[in-house]
Amino acid sequence: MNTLSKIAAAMALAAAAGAQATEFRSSDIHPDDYPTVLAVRHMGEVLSKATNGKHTIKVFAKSALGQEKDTIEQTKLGALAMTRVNVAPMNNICPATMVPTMPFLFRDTAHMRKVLDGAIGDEILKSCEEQGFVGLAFYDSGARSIYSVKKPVKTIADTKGMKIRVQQSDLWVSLMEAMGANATPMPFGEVYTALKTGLVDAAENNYPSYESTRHFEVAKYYNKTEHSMAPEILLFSKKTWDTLTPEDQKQIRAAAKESVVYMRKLWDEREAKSLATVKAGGAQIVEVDTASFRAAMKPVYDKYLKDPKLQDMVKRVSETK
Ligand code: BDP
Repeated sequence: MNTLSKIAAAMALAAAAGAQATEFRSSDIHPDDYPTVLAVRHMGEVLSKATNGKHTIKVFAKSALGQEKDTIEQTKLGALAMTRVNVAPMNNICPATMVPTMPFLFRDTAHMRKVLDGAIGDEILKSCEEQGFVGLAFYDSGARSIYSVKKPVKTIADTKGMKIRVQQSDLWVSLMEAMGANATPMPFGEVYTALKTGLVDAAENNYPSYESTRHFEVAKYYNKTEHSMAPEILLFSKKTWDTLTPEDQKQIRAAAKESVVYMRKLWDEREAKSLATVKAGGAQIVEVDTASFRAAMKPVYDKYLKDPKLQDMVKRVSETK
């Protein structure tokens, strides 16, 4: 073969490879009926349709591929194409994800959605690229509140000395320390046993997670601290991404965006359903003096927002109407 025909043969091979159907594997720690899992499955359907079946997504739910820290690592290496995680385990990796995690930052759900749908959300997603992740979308995760085993939490005086499980993030440890509590970082899958055996006195999450994990059976007091609205994030492996054509990348981004709309509807329904389930299961919903918590959060902002860029981002969030 002469050089020209060799090049032509190599190009034909590459084209064939590009046209090959790819099944992207995606991970989630939640069960099959959880809104995040359903959203990524929906994204897969949209993508498959848009690419005439060339690209599909297979979601592995229920931690089948590991806890969030593991799947983040696999995604970075390109062993896994996608992972849906909370922003918390990304806080140490990609600092801008700390911004939407910040305590009492968002005024309400509408404010959070507006910020994450806009330029600030895009900036945060984009900032993970240097670390090996293409941020595709944020999903809702409602407001997180503290749920406790032995006694209710009504003011910040009640969290003093409490052992509270947090996600694996330094910011989260400080957040609990600002409440006077002792933070115990651990993976999600270990929390039920930790609550049951008394390794921790409390944990914190939204209604759907409190319900789906049955944590409400062991920690009956759901205290409405609503201290953070840390969203979910959908990450694509940069390593895998770079092997795709610009057209494929465009389709993947579009399908991810479409799944956000779908997810929000499911989320709103699930929050209401979960609240009803936990109440019926004996959980007590406790009203909280949130002002006492709010007033104690300055040290968290001071410690984690030293970077003027992040400070500016927080300012822009507050100014978003
Ligand atoms: C849930 C998030 C999940 C986190 C979990 C946790 O959806 O991604 O792993 O909280 O607290 O709300 O670890």
